Amino acid sequence: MANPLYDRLFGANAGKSTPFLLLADGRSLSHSDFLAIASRFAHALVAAGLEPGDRLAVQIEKSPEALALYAAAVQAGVVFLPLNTGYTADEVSYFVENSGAKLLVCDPARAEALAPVADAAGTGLLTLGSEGDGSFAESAAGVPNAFDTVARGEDDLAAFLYTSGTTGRSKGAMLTQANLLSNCLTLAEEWRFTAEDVLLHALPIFHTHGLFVATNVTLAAGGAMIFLPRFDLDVILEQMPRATTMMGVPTFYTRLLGDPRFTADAAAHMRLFISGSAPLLAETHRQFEGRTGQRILERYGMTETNMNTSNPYDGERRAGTVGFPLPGVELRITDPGNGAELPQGEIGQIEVRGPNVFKGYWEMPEKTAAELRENGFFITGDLGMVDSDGYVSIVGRGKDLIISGGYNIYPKEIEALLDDQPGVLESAVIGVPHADFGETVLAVLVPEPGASPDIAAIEAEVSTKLARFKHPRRMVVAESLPRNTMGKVQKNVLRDAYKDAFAES
Ligand code: MCA
Ligand code: AMP
Repeated sequence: MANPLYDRLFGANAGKSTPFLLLADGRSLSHSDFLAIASRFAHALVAAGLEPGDRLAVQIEKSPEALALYAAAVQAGVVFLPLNTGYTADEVSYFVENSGAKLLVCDPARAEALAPVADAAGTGLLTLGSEGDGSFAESAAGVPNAFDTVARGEDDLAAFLYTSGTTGRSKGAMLTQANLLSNCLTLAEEWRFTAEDVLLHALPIFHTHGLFVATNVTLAAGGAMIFLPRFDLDVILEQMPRATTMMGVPTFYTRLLGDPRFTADAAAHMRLFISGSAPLLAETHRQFEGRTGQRILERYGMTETNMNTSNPYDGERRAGTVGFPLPGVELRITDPGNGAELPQGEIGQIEVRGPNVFKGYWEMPEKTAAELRENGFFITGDLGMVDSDGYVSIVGRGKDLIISGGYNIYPKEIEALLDDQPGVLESAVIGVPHADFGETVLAVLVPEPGASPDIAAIEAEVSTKLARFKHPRRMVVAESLPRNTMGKVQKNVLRDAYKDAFAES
């Protein structure tokens, strides 16, 4: 029986003794070593009571075993739900409850904090550490290295990835087997990935970029990855001579450029550098070419759609653009007011349609209907235009979103928490330019009459509720918020007022 995603990405590499994961300490795992762990984990998922279609929530450190858990979920027909390792217990609790996950696998160090979360949701809890330790790993010891792959159809769900909204709480984007498979096959071809490629992988594996773009593309090509727990400049520079390609967020590239050890020689063995998840400044693109003689290939995607556009492999990689719609992806620019398609060259909202576009938000039919048209076009919330050569540029966002170091942060979630704090009448959270993260979070607090909010106490509350990357890096107190005649807060006025707040960073 078939399971298209497993068969094409994992099954196709069965029996290969070629390296798949190269670790910084010199150890490596072959494709077949990796698949054996995945199959043992698939047995452990079944033993934990998971059935095809059940959700598996995971909050674990990046490691070969963590990646094998993804493969195991695909093989067992279970819906994989990876979570940012920085999320607090409060945040995890929402995802587990909303998704109805049957099992939560977390790092052993987090088990105590997450036990009440799992209990409250009636979810099982097992642990998997970055050394392959923990109760989940124990339950996979001594079981067979082979597992009868569970049959799945192209339209069956493979993963849930939560993405925050401009209003309300996060939405579970339902991604099918076909969504993931079609996109990685297209990308592997467009970017000329082969079994000879070695990808320098320093991205987290709980987001589309590190999991479905970097990993799935490598698997589709039968290549290898230098699999690093995080972006550490020294390790990246040390490992680059072994690699042929790298994928990263713009912060990776600005950090590389900030280091004199990163030279044309250091990059000489690389055939391709790819950037995405946040805008790459045209200046970074030019500096990179000046330093290495190579042009970064910028592409554009979303959690709901995987990748939509890419600059060409052959042909001009144009700075400040995200290239052309990928084969099979239709892209149109529409009027945000009435949805009518706009003529070429005009700025409007970007809409995309294709096999990459998700199935909808889990148990949120109204939110799905608001963003996914009946004709299949998904309204991205990004504003863009297409130039006369067909290159797409993103010129802004229709949605209130901050992207810090490639992580998306929705101001609404932070404002809701700040508004609840003693002495705070209202708040506005904005993104301001930051040299390292591209943008960073700044909060403007308006006190209740006669009150003076205790900033230290508010910071303490924020740190128990929200992941570190969402914390405002500065909180300023203001008498009032600028509003337009409709009473809407003018965030553009605030962004302008505080644009130099981190000028030195
Ligand atoms: C870490 N910190 C951050 C961030 N990362 N704060 C804000 N924004 C961040 N992105 C915190 C740390 O907890 C630490 O807190 C402090 O900032 C400095 O940490 P540092 O050591 O400099 O950070 P790092 O560990 O080196 O991480 C920076 C990073 C990382 C390498 C840029 O954030 C990263 O790997 N980002 C990639 C995110 C990603 O994969 N996005 C793809 C989403 P303290 O002050 O306590 O020390 S998928 C997507 O967007 C779509 C689909 C797409 O198109 O790809
Ligand atoms: P996510 O919700 O994590 O999937 O992030 C998707 C958002 O990241 C998109 O809607 C864009 O706003 C942004 N994004 C991704 N790639 C790029 C890029 N190359 N340039 C500008 N913005 C990007």
